[in-house]
Amino acid sequence: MIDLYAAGTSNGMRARIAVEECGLAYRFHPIDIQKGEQKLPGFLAMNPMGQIPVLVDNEGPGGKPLTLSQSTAILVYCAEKSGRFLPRDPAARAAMLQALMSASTDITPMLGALFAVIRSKDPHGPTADLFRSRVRGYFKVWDDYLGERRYCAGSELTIADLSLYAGYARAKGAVPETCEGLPNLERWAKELGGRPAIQRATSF
Ligand SMILES: N[C@@H](CCC(=O)N[C@@H](CS)C(=O)NCC(=O)O)C(=O)O
Repeated sequence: MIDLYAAGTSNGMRARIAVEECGLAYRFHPIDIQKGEQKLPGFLAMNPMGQIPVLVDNEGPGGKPLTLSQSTAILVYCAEKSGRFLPRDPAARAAMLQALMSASTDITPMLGALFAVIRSKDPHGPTADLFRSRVRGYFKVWDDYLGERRYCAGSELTIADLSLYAGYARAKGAVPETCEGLPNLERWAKELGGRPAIQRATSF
């Protein structure tokens, strides 16, 4: 059995989408990051960074418990454990990794930076506008790509789609202007958002 500690942020959703889509049995432990539950000693023992998400696989490799942070590491771990969402073909795998990094290391951190600015006590408008346009710029490129292919890395649903969806869902809820009016992205998001596992994973 897996224990997952997360909140309804893009990183938290990415991890929960991973366990749900991979069909892994898990117990969900919501963490209230506004209250600082991620800084309590019990949580820091699992992740000294004091950040969600954290996954504990009580039956990890070799039957030993494994504790893992970093939402994308959790996504890859769940995919490998279940044997799902990882293309075998080397070209498709390379395309998947490129898309995965865009979602996990470009879009999500830029969203985090945007939230930090607009939620600060004295938001700096030009900085917020710069970060907002960066996020929209990333989504615009994905909109163009998704005009040519069904999923992020081609014809196959991969962990790159699961990662991008977490960022998209968070942006759509909090800063919709970054992803509205992009029809191919919307078509793709409608399909992913209709998947029962994703619906369960995003209902925090
Ligand atoms: N790179 C990490 C980032 C984790 C992260 O930034 N978590 C945020 C929520 S999305 C958090 O726990 N924030 C509370 C804090 O830093 O105290 C990942 O992908 O999991």
